[in-house]
This record gives sequence, C-alpha cells and structure tokens, in this order.
Amino acid sequence: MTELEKKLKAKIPGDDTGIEIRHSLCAICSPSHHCGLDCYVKDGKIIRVEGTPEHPYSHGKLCTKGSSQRNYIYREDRIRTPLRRVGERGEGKFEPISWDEAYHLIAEGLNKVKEEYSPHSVAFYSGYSKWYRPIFHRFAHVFGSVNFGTDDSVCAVSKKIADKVTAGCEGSADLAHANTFLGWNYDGYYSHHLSVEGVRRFKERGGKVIIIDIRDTPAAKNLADIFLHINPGTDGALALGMARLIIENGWADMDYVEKYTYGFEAYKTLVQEYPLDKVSGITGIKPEDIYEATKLFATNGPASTNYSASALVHHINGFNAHRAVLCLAALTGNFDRAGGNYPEPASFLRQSAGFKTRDEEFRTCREPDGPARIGAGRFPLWDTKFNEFQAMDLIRQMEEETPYPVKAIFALGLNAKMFPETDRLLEVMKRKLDFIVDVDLFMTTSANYADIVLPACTSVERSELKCYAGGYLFYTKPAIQPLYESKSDVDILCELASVMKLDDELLKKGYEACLDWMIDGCGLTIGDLKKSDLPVKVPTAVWPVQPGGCLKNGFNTPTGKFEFYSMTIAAVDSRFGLDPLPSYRDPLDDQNSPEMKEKYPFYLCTGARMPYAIHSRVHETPWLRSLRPHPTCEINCQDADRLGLMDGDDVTLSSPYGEIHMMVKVTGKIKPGVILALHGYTEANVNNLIGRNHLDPYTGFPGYKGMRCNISKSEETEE
Ligand SMILES: Nc1nc2c(c(=O)[nH]1)N[C@H]1C(S)=C(S)[C@@H](COP(=O)(O)OP(=O)(O)OC[C@H]3O[C@@H](n4cnc5c(=O)[nH]c(N)nc54)[C@H](O)[C@@H]3O)O[C@H]1N2
Ligand SMILES: Nc1nc2c(c(=O)[nH]1)N[C@H]1C(S)=C(S)[C@@H](COP(=O)(O)OP(=O)(O)OC[C@H]3O[C@@H](n4cnc5c(=O)[nH]c(N)nc54)[C@H](O)[C@@H]3O)O[C@H]1N2
Ligand SMILES: [Mo]
Repeated sequence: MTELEKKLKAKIPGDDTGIEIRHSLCAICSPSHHCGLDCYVKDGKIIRVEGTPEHPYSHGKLCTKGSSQRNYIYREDRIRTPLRRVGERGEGKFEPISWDEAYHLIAEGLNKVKEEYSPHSVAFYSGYSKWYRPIFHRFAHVFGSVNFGTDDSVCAVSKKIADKVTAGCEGSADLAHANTFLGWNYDGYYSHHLSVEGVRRFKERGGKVIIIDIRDTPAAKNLADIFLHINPGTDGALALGMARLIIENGWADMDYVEKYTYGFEAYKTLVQEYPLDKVSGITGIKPEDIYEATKLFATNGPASTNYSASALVHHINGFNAHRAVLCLAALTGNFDRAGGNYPEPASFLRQSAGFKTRDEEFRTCREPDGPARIGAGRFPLWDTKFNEFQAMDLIRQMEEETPYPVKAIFALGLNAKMFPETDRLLEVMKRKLDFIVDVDLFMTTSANYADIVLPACTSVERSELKCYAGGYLFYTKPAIQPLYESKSDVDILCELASVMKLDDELLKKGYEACLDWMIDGCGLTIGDLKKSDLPVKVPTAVWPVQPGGCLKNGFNTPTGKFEFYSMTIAAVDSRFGLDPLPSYRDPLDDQNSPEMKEKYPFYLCTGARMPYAIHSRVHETPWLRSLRPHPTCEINCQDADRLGLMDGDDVTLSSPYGEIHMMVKVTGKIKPGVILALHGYTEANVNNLIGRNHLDPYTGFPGYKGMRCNISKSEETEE
C-alpha cells in the first residue's frame, strides 16, 4: 500500500470508496507561499481539498483562498475552448475554434505584425502567475522581440532595484538570531500567512516586535510591543528621522559604517533635515513613540527588518522610502549579519532556496538585438537594472507610437484592471492594436478585447516545477485532467513554438526538456523528481544560507560598499532628476494645488491586502466573495460622522480620472483623512481613479497607495 493509500485509509475507512488522495499545490496566491494541497479525487473530480501535512514548507496549512480551490477551479465561467472574436473588441462575442485553428491564426497574426512593423512591435506580457515565465520569456526572445514584460512592473521590483543600487542585493530577515523585529508594514496575517508562525516563535523566545502600519492590523494587535500608526506614504520621512536620532544618540555602529559603507557624511547631512518634531508632524506619530521604537531597534540588536514588496513602493516616493528604511540596517550594523538582514541568493523562479538553477540564463540566452524596450526612455534606472519592459509606459507607447509602434499583445493572464486608468488602456488597445491574444482561466474584461482567447488550466490540472526555501524542488502531477479543452500554459507555448517553426529546439521539445536544461547541475533530473509525490531535497542545496559574504568580499555596488549615496543613481542623466541620496518627497506632491486639495481632500490607499482576496482573481469565486460580497471602502468614524455616512451606505469615490461606487465600512482602524479600498473588482475598479502618469520617477511604479480622492454618499441612497 502506498503512503497516500495508507493516509486515505486512516481518514476514510472502507475498501471501496473510489476516492484517491493526490498531492498537488495551490497556485492561487503569492508564489513564495504555494501551499501543498491534498486533493481527494473521485470519478475524475476533486471532491475535497486539505493542506498537505507532509509538505516541508506549508506543513498542512491552507488559507481561505486555498480552501476555496474547488470553487475556483469549477467556476462556471472557465474558458472551455479556444475562441475567436466575432463581435467588436470588448463586446464579448466569440465563437469556439479548434486548437489547431487557433495556433495557425496566432502564427499568422503575430507574423503579420513582425513583417509590417518589426518583431518588437509585439509586446509579450504576463499577469501575476510566475510558473511559466522562463518558457514565455524565451518564447518572446526567440520570436525576436525585446519586449517581454509582466506584473513585475508594479510588484516588488522597485524594492529590488532599490536594494540592488544600495546594497547590491536584497536582505532577508534572520528572525532566528534576532532580538528585535522591525515589522515595517508587516501584516503576515493578511498577505503572507505562512510567515506568522516564525514571528510568533520569535516572540515566544522573548523577541521584541515593532509594527509600522497605516492600519491597526492583526499583526499590530497580536505581535507588536510598539505599534506606530503612520500616515500613509510618509515612511521615508520616518526612516530619515530615525536615522537622525540614531546618529544623535550615539546608537549607530560607526565601526560598520566606516568599514562597509559609502556616502555617510552626505547622508548625515540629509537626515539633519528631519528632527523629531518635524517627523512627528509629517507621520502623525507621537515623538515619544518614534523615540522609543528607534531606541529599541538600535540598541536591542541584532535587529531584522521586514521589507514589503508593495506597501512602500506603491507610492510615487516609494523607491526612496524603501532606500531610507534599508539604510537603517547599515547604520546599525545589521546588514549581512546574523540576526539582521542578509542575502539569500535566488534559486528557481527567483525564490530563495539555497541552490543554483539556470532559469535566468534560459530566459535570456537568445537576447535579440533591437531598439530600447518599452519604458526605457522614461525610466532608465529601471531599464538598466531589470530585464523586462516597464508596462506602465505601454499605454503611452501604444498611443504615441514613439519611439516605435506597439501593434500586438500576446498575453498570459492579461488584466487591464491592474493598470492605472484601466478604461483608457482598454480604449487605446481597441483603437491601436492590430492583434491581441490572451490566455486565461476565465473570461475576463481584458479577454473580451482579445482576437484569440485560449483556455489555460489550473495548478491541479497540470505538472509544474516549484521550488521552496529549505532547498526543495517539487514537480507536481496533475490531480485531475485539464477541464474541458484547457491546456497548461507551457504546453500552449511549446506547441505554438512548433507550429510557428521558431528556431529553438528546446522549446519545441517541450516543458520537461526545458526544465532539465534549467536544473542541470542540481544533482537530479525531472525524471528523478517524478518519482516523488512531494518536494524533494536538492543534493546541491546549502541551507540555511550563511551571512557575511558582502562584508567579506565587498558589496556588489560601484564602490563595493553599502551605498547611502548611490553611485549608480549619480550616473543616471541628471535630466531625470534622480537623487543619489534617499531623500523624502510628499507622496501627493504632484496633486497639491489648492484646487486639488479642496476638491479631493482624502488620501486614497488602494490594495492593502485582505485574506479573502488576491488581485482580480478570486473576486468572482462565490465562497470567497461571500466573505465580503460588496466592493467596500473604509473610512475613519470621525470622517463618517462629519459626512453623515453610515456603515453600509453606498458611496461615490472620485478623483480627476474617474469615479466608482462602493459600499462604505466605518472603522477606527485607519486614520481620519484616509480612504482604504481593495483593487481588482470589475464593477468598482479603483485603478480607474489613479492617473496613468502618477508614477515613481525612479522605476515607473504607480502610486496605487497614494492618490487624492473625494467621497460622498451616492445619490441613490440619499434620503
Ligand atoms: N490599485 C492597486 N492595484 C494593484 C495592486 C495594489 O496594491 N493596488 N497590486 C499590484 C500588484 S503588487 C500585483 S502583483 C498586480 C497583480 O496583477 P494581475 O496580473 O492583475 O493579477 P491577477 O488579477 O491575480 O491575475 C491576472 C490574470 O491571470 C489569470 N490567471 C490565473 N492563473 C493563471 C494561469 O495559470 N495561467 C494563465 N494564463 N492565467 C492565469 C487570472 O485569471 C487573471 O485574469 O496587481 C497590482 N495592482
Ligand atoms: N491575501 C493576499 N495576500 C497577498 C496578495 C493579495 O492580493 N492578497 N498579494 C501578494 C502580492 S502580489 C504582493 S506584492 C504582496 C504584498 O505584500 P505586502 O507588501 O506585505 O502587502 P500589503 O498587505 O499590501 O502591505 C503590508 C501592510 O502595509 C500597510 N501599508 C499600506 N500602505 C502603507 C504605507 O504607506 N506605509 C506603511 N507603513 N504601511 C502601509 C498595509 O496596511 C498592510 O497592512 O502580498 C502578496 N500576498
Ligand atoms: Mo505583487
């Protein structure tokens, strides 16, 4: 009897249940978190899911989204067959076609743009899913286009570039050896549920926790010794103020600063501009609380910091805010030291797992010659530090056709609702593009604009390679056959490469051959991984990774040091106005005219994570939607009182770019003057309120979490 059969017997006694347990993974959520999933399968259908207790990373845990897996995969609006558009773009009229026909139409459409314009006029784009990206990126390059871009244009990469230019690498928190945890915008309960256990254990052994957030979160309630309730977008000022206090009080690790850093004097001069009272005024935090938190962080070391992927860098001052926070680690001697933050080199799909793979090389080993990528002219720092186009410039380039036209989009998981001024983007796509392909699970707003739509399958219907911290690789097996005529994204790409006769033998051989190339050198093959139903320890993995590499061998920056003053930024053409120091700028300073302040007095922060939602992908999953059926925005009770708003009222949110209708929730957990709303709803899309040029000049990241708006009771509900 196999282990799985024994497990089933223990759970469901009886000889002839006809049920089988199959291990898979849940890929709905954040890629660092894809939890092990036990699928109970009967007659080819999943009848129950549970977390996999034997999974070495998720240990049987599953969140609300994972628990709703069946409701997600068996949604009624799953795309069933390849489709060809027969109505207007956006109208939603399609007819089913065969896979063969679809592939030939795609080949024809893409090649036509290639011939009439150039291969670079085809933009290859991926939404949030990451698992197929090496294959997709290579496909774009083999086709000959320099333009491969993804949701990385708005997710985490601004932080990663800030890390690169400052320290040459990212630094992960080493809670196991820390005495203090600076949970800068840390709320694992909502956005990274598997991380909470580690912080709880840290607290149990006496570790001190500081939480800095714009809302009173579960992390603030359950974990914080000190909670700093900050005004949104003002973190840069807080970090500079903390640095001044650290220097003034002699809490800096001057030995470290002298040996390992560059630009301290200039940084010291900058932080002088941020005395405690001024910082308290900007951030809305009491001076004594800032002092206590700073003292704890700087004197109760080692201290590790949480660096969030989105909360800071979703402000137009976010790149520098993140740099300012990062500088605190060097100032206190905590960077690349045990108990502080230190680099964990990336493994497969950019996850840290302690072994090397060749997927980056696989993606770009056929880098085509060509013009600058989309966005390169506007965001040079982005372009030199990241090998994808900056999708926030796509709308401009499609519209203006400079420096060259974009005429086709080939997308996996295109979601226009991710883009500021969504409706305008859709209108420009409709008007300017000759050809659009979208591959998705569901018939989305964006898919309705495509000429050809292809049905993808979910993680439980496919095999995929996944890596986990601790040194693991997992090659999953389908728990059920792909529903309807859907296929795995990688099979679609590899089959299309054959139909299009692309000059690449590996792609044409298929996913597993490509993977074997990527994991060559890990000491095992896909064939070996297939023998296991669970993640397998990679023989070459070294885990945990040890700190000290940068201190010993030098930082990977122009000066070889941790740079308070960035020489990389100093080298960018001065016309872009980028500051080599992590200076602070008001998060709304492109919207502070007296008229704007009067018309849009509220600070709109969109997309702070909630446990029952992830971007646009589960708002239509009934079980998850039932947890908060109406698109809702939150407002502080004092503001609600002043405006005569009651919990549950319909309200109109407006900005210079548009207006949307939501239900209002009155709360004491956010500050007066702030409106909080979730993104991704079709009927109330907050990104229609955000300007397409409201971008961080360093990286082009949008100011999703800092935009002026107004709120009023919707007319229908007025008495
Ligand atoms: N206002 C605001 N906007 C935001 C944010 C915010 O905080 N505020 N957050 C931003 C961030 S950080 C991110 S990462 C982005 C995410 O951005 P998006 O890319 O918009 O993310 P999703 O909506 O999850 O997924 C995109 C599409 O992929 C489809 N999909 C799911 N699985 C698969 C698959 O296996 N194959 C294929 N082909 N398609 C699949 C989904 O059905 C969906 O239509 O959103 C950004 N947008
Ligand atoms: N449930 C769920 N989990 C997710 C996602 C999801 O959509 N849903 N998305 C995944 C993705 S793509 C990403 S990029 C990550 C993002 O991961 P995080 O960046 O950790 O996500 P957030 O929850 O948006 O931000 C953390 C906290 O920052 C706070 N915050 C917002 N603005 C500010 C600010 O200006 N200053 C400070 N100090 N705090 C602020 C929020 O209130 C929140 O509690 O989450 C991932 N996990
Ligand atoms: Mo993200």
